[in-house]
Amino acid sequence: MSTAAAAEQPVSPYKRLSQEQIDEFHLRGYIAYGKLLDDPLIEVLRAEYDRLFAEARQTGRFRNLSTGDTEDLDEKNNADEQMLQIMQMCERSLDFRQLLYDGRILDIAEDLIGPNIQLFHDQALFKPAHHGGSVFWHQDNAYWQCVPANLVSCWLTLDDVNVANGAMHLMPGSHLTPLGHERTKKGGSLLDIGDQIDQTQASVVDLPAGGVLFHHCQTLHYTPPNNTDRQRRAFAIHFMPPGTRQAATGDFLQVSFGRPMLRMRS
Ligand SMILES: O=C(O)CCC(=O)C(=O)O
Repeated sequence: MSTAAAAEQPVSPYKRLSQEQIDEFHLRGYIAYGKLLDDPLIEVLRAEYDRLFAEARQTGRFRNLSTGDTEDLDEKNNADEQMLQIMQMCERSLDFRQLLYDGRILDIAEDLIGPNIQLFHDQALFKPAHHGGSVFWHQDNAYWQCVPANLVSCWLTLDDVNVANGAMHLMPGSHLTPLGHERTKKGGSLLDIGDQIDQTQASVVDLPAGGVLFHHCQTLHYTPPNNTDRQRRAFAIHFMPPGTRQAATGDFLQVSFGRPMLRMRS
């Protein structure tokens, strides 16, 4: 891109995190930043998101977290309740791969986990209008089992999001205590731990399209169903410091095409 063209690019009123915001993240386990992405970029990502979900419905290369998997879908890959997930958008789309390297997002991640940042994975999390399913209360690291538990997620919205269409609910301070999550006998999937917590203490974060929220990998979170006529397109980038290991084996999560280094400063 020429310098003149670059100068014409809209610049969002972006600010690094203040020390107060960093302290808040460490105290509460999350920080709601608000709008970060510019409207032209949001449009590009929306178009790409819709293209990839349309393609995934053809190929079946996605999961419906509401039904456990892609079973219970009709011949058009639809189901009554849909919490649709595409893992590793960065392996299907250059626009989403480029987003992983967005300097504004990485600056915030750096403020929270330090100057060297590797991708753990990314995922699109789509609640279609009218029948978007919920995601039950959980801590991400109960699934991931990473050590040290020092990963941070950027949860990014491509639509205006509030409680009605699936806003993120988070339990302040819960990142300090890893909880046992029971698993199903068949398949070993994690079970909802919503009945073990006082849900009245949760905070709900509304975000505008292009907004971001960062949370720790042990912060308890939940999203409700979307019964509105507005879709809710979200995308999560899970960052880790290099040197993170898998608890069960002790193996390092090596740098690869799917787990690139995104920033290295020291
Ligand atoms: O996007 C959602 O609705 C839920 C996302 C979530 O729970 C996660 O990324 O772990």
